[in-house]
Amino acid sequence: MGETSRPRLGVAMIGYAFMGRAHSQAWRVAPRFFDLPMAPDMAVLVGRSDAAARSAAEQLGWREVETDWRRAVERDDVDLVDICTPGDTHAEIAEAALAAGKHVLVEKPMANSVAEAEAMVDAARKARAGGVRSMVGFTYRRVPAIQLARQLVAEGRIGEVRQVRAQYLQDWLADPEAPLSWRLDKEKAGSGALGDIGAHIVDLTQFVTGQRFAGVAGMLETFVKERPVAESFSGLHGKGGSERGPVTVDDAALFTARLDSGAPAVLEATRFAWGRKNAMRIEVSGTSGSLAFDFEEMNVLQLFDATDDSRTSGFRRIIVTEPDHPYTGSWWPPGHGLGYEHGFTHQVVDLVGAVAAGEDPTPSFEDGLHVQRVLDAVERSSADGTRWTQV
Ligand code: SOE
Repeated sequence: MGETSRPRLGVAMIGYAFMGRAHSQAWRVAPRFFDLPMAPDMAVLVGRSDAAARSAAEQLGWREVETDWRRAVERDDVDLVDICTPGDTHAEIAEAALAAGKHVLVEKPMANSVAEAEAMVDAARKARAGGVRSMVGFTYRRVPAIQLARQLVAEGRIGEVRQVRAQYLQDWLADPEAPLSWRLDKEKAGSGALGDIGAHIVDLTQFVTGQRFAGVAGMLETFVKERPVAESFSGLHGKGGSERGPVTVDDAALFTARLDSGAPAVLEATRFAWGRKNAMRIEVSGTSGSLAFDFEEMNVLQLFDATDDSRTSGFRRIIVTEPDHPYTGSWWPPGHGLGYEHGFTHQVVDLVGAVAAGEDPTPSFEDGLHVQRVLDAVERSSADGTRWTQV
């Protein structure tokens, strides 16, 4: 299909820090590697400072800038609003964009509370009647090995799911002198490791098993209660000054859970696991095999098949880079792996495909709300002495 024959999809992106950079890269690259049914136009980037937004727009490839998101969501040349701001602004921006008839992609976790997420679902339902689509950015679903894991579970390759263990381990806060940032501020982020990375493994467990969490018993821990206030910050790292301020979120979140089939699961999210950089892991044990994935080796999926000859059985390392694997055929020749950014590109591919087809993309706002309910149940359970709590 020629570039000009495709309908244009005008995009406004709010925020341009770490996530904004990842999303910009995806909007730019997706139409160059995938045959998209619409042509994304990176129309406008929104940031509070005009000068900083202009410089980011130039670097990341956005045509124009606005300093007020309200103006951006009302623009006639904008069809889709991509929200990459901290969680405290998600609900307001998403609701305004949906009311203005714009499709919405919102970063995870979708909101800072269940009430906000419910209001967003209501707004999305109303907008859906007019053909407006909405999606939550759980990008790890779009890692080829994770897609393959879901396919194999659905095909019954490991039998019935018996148990799940999922972890998201990072270490960027293990140093007590690592400075404060918005991710450590409950007002802005809603919660700490729980919402920032725990949300990913909640979504992942549900995505891979095709089930939902029914109940949890959780434990939240804040190891370092005060940190230097940042003098400068970029990505996940900054430089602290002499002033100190409080950490108002959890550093680690651990919980046991049951899926709706009754299968037990154990989940752990922490930013205090020295040496673990972005170890998002999931292992599913079924009645006739197991699957294991670790994002630190994101092009590999491990499969153990209990029906194999026992003398030669063992975990099989599937290198998920072949043309038959999800998404990989559009990239490099077989064996040439993908990285962190490709999940964001696949997210754009699937979102644009759904918008063009008039279908609802996943994960939907309803899916995001369910994750929010799980996070909320973990918090309530922890506050209540790790008591068993229905989602
Ligand atoms: C920080 O913990 C973070 O950037 C998360 O916010 C992202 O969602 C995750 O992909 C990587 O780590």
